[in-house]
Amino acid sequence: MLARDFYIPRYFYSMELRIGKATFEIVKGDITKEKVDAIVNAANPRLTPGGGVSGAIHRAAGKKLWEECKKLGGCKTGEAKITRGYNLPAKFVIHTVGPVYKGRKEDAELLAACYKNSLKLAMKHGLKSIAFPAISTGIYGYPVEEAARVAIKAIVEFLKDNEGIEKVKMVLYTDDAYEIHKKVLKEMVEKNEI
Ligand code: AR6
Repeated sequence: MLARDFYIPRYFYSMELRIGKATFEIVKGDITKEKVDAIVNAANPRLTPGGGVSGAIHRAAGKKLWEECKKLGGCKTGEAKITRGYNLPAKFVIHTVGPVYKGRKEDAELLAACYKNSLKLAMKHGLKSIAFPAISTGIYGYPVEEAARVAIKAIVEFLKDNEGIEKVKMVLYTDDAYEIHKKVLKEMVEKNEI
């Protein structure tokens, strides 16, 4: 496994890990600007626009996204549904519902299921590139470092077990979340946890 830091100009810094033919990248930014096949939305069970990253995705995609979401019959925690991306640069939006953090063992299982079911759905639709936010770490209260371990493990395991997806990104909105994710990725590679 090869983890490498690369540094272009000062404001563009990312960390990348290669897994077979795929790459996993940690970047800082706004997911609504990502030009990938699908961005993932940290949704609620009714798939209403809500706040946080979901509110931002719905604002950038336009009203048609909510029109399509209304017809999907909601989404259970840990599961994923797909819609078009409308005015977003991304072609599709994969909506997944993270757990509300309560410190139970199931929280990690449900959070891992969000990542794996989103990737499974992307693969089923023949998508090659997908960008995730840090699901559950905002309004749903999941501690960022704990969530980062679960997210990174789930993504890397999926990429080891499945071929087809070429690029997975985690797009972190804040400096803190970005630094924590890079630190966790480095630690997990060094300790052979992934
Ligand atoms: N790009 C990337 N990440 C973002 C962006 C953005 N534009 N905006 C916020 N984040 P949250 P949750 C980060 O609260 O915890 C909604 O109302 C943010 O810093 O959006 O899963 C839903 O409808 C945080 O790290 O999602 C649900 O009711 C991460 O996205 C509820 O919130 C997730 O924060 C879901 O809560």
